[in-house]
Amino acid sequence: MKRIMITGACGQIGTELTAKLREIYGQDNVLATDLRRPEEGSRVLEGPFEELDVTDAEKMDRIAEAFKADTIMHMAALLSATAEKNPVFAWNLNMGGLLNALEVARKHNMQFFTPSSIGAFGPNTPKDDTPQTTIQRPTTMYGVNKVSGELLCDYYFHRFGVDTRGVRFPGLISHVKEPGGGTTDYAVEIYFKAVREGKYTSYIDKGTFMDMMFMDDAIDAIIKLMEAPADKLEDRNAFNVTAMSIDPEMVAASIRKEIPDFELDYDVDPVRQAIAESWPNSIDASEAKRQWGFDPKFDLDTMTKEMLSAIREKENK
Ligand code: AKB
Repeated sequence: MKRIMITGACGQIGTELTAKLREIYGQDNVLATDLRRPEEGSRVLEGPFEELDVTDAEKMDRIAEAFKADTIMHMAALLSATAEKNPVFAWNLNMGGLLNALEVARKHNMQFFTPSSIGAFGPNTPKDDTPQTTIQRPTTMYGVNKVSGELLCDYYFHRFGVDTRGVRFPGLISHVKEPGGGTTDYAVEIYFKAVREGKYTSYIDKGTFMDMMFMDDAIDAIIKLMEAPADKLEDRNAFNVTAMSIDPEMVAASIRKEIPDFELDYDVDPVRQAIAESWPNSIDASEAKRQWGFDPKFDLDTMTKEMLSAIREKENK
């Protein structure tokens, strides 16, 4: 049985990833770690938990060794908009944490996963059907971290034989844990506001297309990639994955199928709008499909139905 250690387990992806991995591999075989202990009652505390600052290399190593982990999933990171507010801190956390986690994987011969992002692309990357291998000159600190991270993971694979794997996630949409500090967060907020207030003011402008994916598909993708036979993988750390390319108007139209008088207006945030415009409109996920069977299940309308009904249930509306 696998023994998996997760960093950033209380974040948007980590929360649902921890629960799913515990369901598959057993409650006691998945160690959740995060900077702070979550509130009592959090699902993350249903199995083993340790407080861990990922910049503390010595503690990370000690925890991994004591738990006898054979896999590390490194999810702790600052997202694009927050990283832009404090770029030096973002570099230290995103790159320092990644290097520490890779070193732990190397020393203890662990399988390794960390996500990259559509943020690894920049303004001179082809905008539509962006191929997996293409120009990557991002203009944000987050993007610089993600490109460096992809290269570093490839380096650990080629130089030390660490079984590193990763995907480039688009915006991830979930009703369990709201994201913080991303550029794509509007596509989550819009659903919560639709249920709570029947209207939403978007900080991303109409006609701005970005890739998105429902969280269940993102979690399935991680598990599928980690279980894929190594000899089937021609690439390792930068698989494009996506389920849809959408703008705020498309999300609103989908919501109106369930809430007909839903209203959308705009108050564009220049910082997040500039980041969004530097990213692709739509990426090509054909290599992930071909090499390890990536197969997202949710399109915009099925995701909208799921989001609205789960949020209504949660908020008793
Ligand atoms: C962000 O908006 O920063 C993230 C991402 C696409 O990596 N959701």
